[in-house]
Amino acid sequence: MVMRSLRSLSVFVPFLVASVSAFSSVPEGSPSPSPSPSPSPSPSPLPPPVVDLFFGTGGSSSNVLLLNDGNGGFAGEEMPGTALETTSVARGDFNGDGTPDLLLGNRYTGWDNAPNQLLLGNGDGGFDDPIDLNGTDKLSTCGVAVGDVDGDGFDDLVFANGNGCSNGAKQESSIMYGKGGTVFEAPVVLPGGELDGTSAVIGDVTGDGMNDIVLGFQLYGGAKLLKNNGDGTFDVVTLTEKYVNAIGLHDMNGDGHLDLVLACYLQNNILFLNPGDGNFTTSVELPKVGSSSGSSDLAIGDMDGDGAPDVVFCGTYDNWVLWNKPDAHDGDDFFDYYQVVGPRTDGAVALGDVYGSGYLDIVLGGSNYGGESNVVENRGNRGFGRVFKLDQAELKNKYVKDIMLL
Ligand SMILES: [Ca+2]
Ligand SMILES: [Ca+2]
Ligand SMILES: [Ca+2]
Ligand SMILES: [Ca+2]
Repeated sequence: MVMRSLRSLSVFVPFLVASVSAFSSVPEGSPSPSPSPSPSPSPSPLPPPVVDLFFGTGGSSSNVLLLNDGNGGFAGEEMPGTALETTSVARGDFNGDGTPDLLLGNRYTGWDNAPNQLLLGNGDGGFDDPIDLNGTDKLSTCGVAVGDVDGDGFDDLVFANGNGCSNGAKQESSIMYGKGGTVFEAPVVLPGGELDGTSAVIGDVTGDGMNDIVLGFQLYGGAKLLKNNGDGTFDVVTLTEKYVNAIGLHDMNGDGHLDLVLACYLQNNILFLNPGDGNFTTSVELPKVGSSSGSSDLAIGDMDGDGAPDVVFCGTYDNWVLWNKPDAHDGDDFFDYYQVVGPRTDGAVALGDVYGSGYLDIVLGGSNYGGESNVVENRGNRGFGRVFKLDQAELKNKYVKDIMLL
């Protein structure tokens, strides 16, 4: 997921709120759908992109880079040495050269080794050959995060393991402590148990200056907060028993404390508000919108420029935006309404200003339904325009598991 700040917009357009009766999965008191029609795919040519797009793909297919070619288009590239099931991608700058690098979480399917990998940016928009991380060959990693957990100034790598993103054996989650550059200590098991991890985030949610870890699990673990004690140990708190597919860590109400948004499998999504000490006592149940299997991914960013971060979920039947009220920050009154956007996806979602308009567009990575990936154009004022299909040959029939804008 990519979060970027956006220049402030002064325009705020009021809206209509429609009945929720058509959406049986919507819980009481949660945001209503908007009547706005979803944009349909457009034959319009792609406007010139200003970013590169990286797609982590499942199966045994190479990951794909769509490189902004500077001539108004994307050039598709299959990434050498990444033909593993890449389930998750995180960004870092491991060698400190100012060029973004990537951490790839790869799933061990029970046969060939599938080490997690680093991809170092080469400064030309491309990447060097991947670096396999020692000791991760048989980790079934479904979620990754990069951050300094032990406070030594070097980024550490956290892996949510155990096939929460697919079938297979449960595993413990783990961390590799950074020693500088691309040197990492062997993986160390994190507490929480041998489970079906799907997702990991790193941030100081307890307010003591030390980064904590939140892990999501699909069926058997809910979401667990690993409170960092600062001595290599963690206190584990189970925040919810919900079936978690993806986690967003972001200050959703502007009080300076990191809150949690969970995209859930089969169930309604949920927001947990952090009073500042990591005791997530207030939650806001969010709809799952017409989909039996729930949401496969989420992304957070201020899409209408009102200063309040908004949330996009993608799912089997719909993707939808939840518009965050800029001035109502507690309880069930948190979001204004939700709006269905884009073709159905069931893969991954990321936000970024793809075409340099000043608005965060929605990048949707297709998975189970035809494998199509698209960009939904954000026109501002809570309106969406054209849907641009990313039809590069390299992306055809890929199962997109994660997306990174570069
Ligand atoms: Ca560190
Ligand atoms: Ca902390
Ligand atoms: Ca907050
Ligand atoms: Ca907003």
